Amino acid sequence: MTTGGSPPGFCRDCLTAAGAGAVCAACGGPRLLRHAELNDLAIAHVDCDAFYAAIEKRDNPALRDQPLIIGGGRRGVVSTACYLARLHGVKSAMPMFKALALCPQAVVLPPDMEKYKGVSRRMRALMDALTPLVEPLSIDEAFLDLTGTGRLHGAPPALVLARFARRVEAELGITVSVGLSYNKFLAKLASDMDKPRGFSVIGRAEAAAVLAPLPVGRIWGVGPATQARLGRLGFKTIADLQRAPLDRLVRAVGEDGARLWRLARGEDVRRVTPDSRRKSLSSETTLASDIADPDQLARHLRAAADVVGRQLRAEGLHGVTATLKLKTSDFRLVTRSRKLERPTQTAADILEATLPLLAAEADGRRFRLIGVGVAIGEAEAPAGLDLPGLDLDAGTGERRLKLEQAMDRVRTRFGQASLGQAGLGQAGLGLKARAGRAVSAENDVGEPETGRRRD
Ligand code: TTP
Ligand code: MG
Repeated sequence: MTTGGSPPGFCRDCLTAAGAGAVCAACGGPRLLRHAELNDLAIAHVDCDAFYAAIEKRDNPALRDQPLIIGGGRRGVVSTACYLARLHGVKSAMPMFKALALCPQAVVLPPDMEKYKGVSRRMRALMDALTPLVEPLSIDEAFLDLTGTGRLHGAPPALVLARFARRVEAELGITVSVGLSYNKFLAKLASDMDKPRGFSVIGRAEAAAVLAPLPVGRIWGVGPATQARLGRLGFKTIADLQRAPLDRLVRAVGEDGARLWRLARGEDVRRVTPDSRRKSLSSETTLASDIADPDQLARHLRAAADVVGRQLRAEGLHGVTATLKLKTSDFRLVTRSRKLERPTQTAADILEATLPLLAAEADGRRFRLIGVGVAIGEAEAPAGLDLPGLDLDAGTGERRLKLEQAMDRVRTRFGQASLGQAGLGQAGLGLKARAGRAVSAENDVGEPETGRRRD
């Protein structure tokens, strides 16, 4: 793809190889991408532009040239704003009244999470066609490792990604920004550098120089608190970190110092790991003697739901479907499933779905085993984000979660026996979480985390 002495490149509109000119010789378009290392880089980060707003604009062309804010709900904050509204200073997480003071002419729409998830799934399918190594980070972004896919695609990763971006525009009606580099940290940084509809490349040759002027807060995992601490130690920009000897950084900030030292140089060894999260969780009990009594069975179901709920909370996962499992005295397996009212972390929600299933099965047959499981699904919103989408049905679900989290804290502090187990009043039932991990409530010590950075 190299032409004469200019670095390899292509036109992002028509995808033909770029000549030496400032515009594409084939289509006249200005979106030429050139980079000396273009054909050697394979780690990408893709992030949709103004995701919720872009989808709403797609679905209602009358909104196209209007400033658009998605948000509202009980908390009254901005989920996202289109780029037009951003020109007025509107930002994600800003209180709605402030956003409207900055941009009174903005159109405001509530989020439609189901629709956005659908678009997210379709985008994911397009990504899965490029490489098996796709690691989603949130509803609208993912890492892709395209190493070794040249033969499959008959093109280097950069061109494959440009094709992908065009395809998303044509098939999904929204735009993405792409960052291409040789590791995750730099790819994510790059995708943010040229938004919207961007394509940025960070090669090995310039990584340190690109990083140098940035504030330390741009480093993966450096949140506001760490940034302030580093600032007090004299590390304000990444250049400050680049200049510091490794041992000084380690002395100053502890173990994390070595990681910072490496990231400041653009070194990041984390792999792109495809979605390998847990798909289900369950807990079941083989009964000491076979039971037919519906009330006794319900008590065991409660205990099992309790275990599953605690494990969901401990792992920060959400159940979306609940399955009741029974084994009759003659070893026949009965399973009955029901979709949960909402993605949940509570035993109460799991029971609400499964107690009626049990009532239908407890018809006098004797059972030797009872248990409950959940299929893990997406929470209503990416963790840590203040999503008004969550507010639509906050009441019951949120109350139940708070209550069970409070119980977790009591258990953590005073031990399991302090609460009994969902009114079972006996120990040693032989409950075991089949997930194979002891249930702990470590994550519930102290206040729930809020405002977590997504990177
Ligand atoms: P982002 O990718 O952070 O934002 P964006 O896609 O709207 O805009 P861009 O990437 O071009 O800067 O988040 C993706 C979606 O997640 C966003 O459309 C709405 C939602 N979101 C919230 O609901 N609250 C928030 O605070 C943030 C940051 C995002
Ligand atoms: Mg985005």
